[in-house]
Amino acid sequence: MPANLPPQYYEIERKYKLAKTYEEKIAILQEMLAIMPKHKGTDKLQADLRAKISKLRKASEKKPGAIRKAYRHHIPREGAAQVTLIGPPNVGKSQILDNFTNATPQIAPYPFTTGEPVVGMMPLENIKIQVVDTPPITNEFLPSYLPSIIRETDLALLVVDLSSDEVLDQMEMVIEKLKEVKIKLVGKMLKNTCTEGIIYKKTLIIGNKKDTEGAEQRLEVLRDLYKDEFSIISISAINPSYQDNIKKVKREIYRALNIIRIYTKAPGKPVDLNDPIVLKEKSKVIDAARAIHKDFANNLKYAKMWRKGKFNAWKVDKDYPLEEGDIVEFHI
Ligand SMILES: Nc1nc2c(ncn2[C@@H]2O[C@H](COP(=O)(O)OP(=O)(O)O)[C@@H](O)[C@H]2O)c(=O)[nH]1
Ligand SMILES: [Mg+2]
Repeated sequence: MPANLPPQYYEIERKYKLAKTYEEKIAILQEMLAIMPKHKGTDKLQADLRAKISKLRKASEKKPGAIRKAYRHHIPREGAAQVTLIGPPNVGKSQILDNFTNATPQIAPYPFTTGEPVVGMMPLENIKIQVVDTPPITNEFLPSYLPSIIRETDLALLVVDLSSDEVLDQMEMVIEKLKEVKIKLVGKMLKNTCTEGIIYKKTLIIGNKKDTEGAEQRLEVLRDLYKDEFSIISISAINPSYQDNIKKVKREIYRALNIIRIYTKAPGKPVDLNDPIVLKEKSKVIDAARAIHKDFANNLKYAKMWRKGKFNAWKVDKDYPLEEGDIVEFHI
């Protein structure tokens, strides 16, 4: 019986020949398996693929230094903060990266198109946020370098698919898979970010494909179940008429990051509102000074402060707590 394979299959097969690491090879074989039509004619091919995957997996576990190498996978932070898109295959992670940032990832209507993390910069008013797109998480497979990327990032964006009746299973599956590697996704951060080896990672839930039929109802169910644990926003990454939603997502990402923007000025000079210093919430005047230069912080005598809603500037000392939008003039 002829196998009747779709044209993408041959494209992926070509990629497989170029793949270098076990990780890449496994991801590509999974992809081939996913798009392969399931009928008698492909039974043998499917079995061959499964056997190859399991062989590669064994080999990758045996490879000396494999774990160490995977663990070292590190994406250098750029911009004001780093957020990481995670989730099952085909939920629209790459589409989101494509729409929100300057990166151009591969987007395809079949799973496993993202084999490596892809990075883009997302403009957010006067700052830039780094967005990382990652390979999919499935019940069978968690890319070995993914946990270290999630551990290091400032905020996880868990994307689920509102067009699918499996949306609740998707949430549950990702949460559970990450628990297995000691990462607990949380909507609000507790005081300790790490207890008994478990890392708590602040997470925003993005319900994507809100343009599809039944999405509203699924969103409601998702909210009913998870609203006490997580903030959940719904978007359509594909439809430009949902631009307002993209704005909303950016606002939510900013809020979830718990950062503030401070503007500094030199005495007698105007303030540059295009070039903020980005600090953690609850930072002090001295932290802003330190962000400019260590010596600056050491020699700081006092600062003059302008704040929204206050008509006049006033004098503050180095431990004065800062708020979003403050303008600070340092005196040394
Ligand atoms: N209807 C609809 N389809 C979407 C949306 N976002 C992504 N898609 C489609 O979903 C499929 C998977 O998208 P992709 O970004 O590759 O998913 P990923 O595997 O999570 O990176 C593609 O065919 C996209 O065109 C959306 O908001 N609405
Ligand atoms: Mg993708």
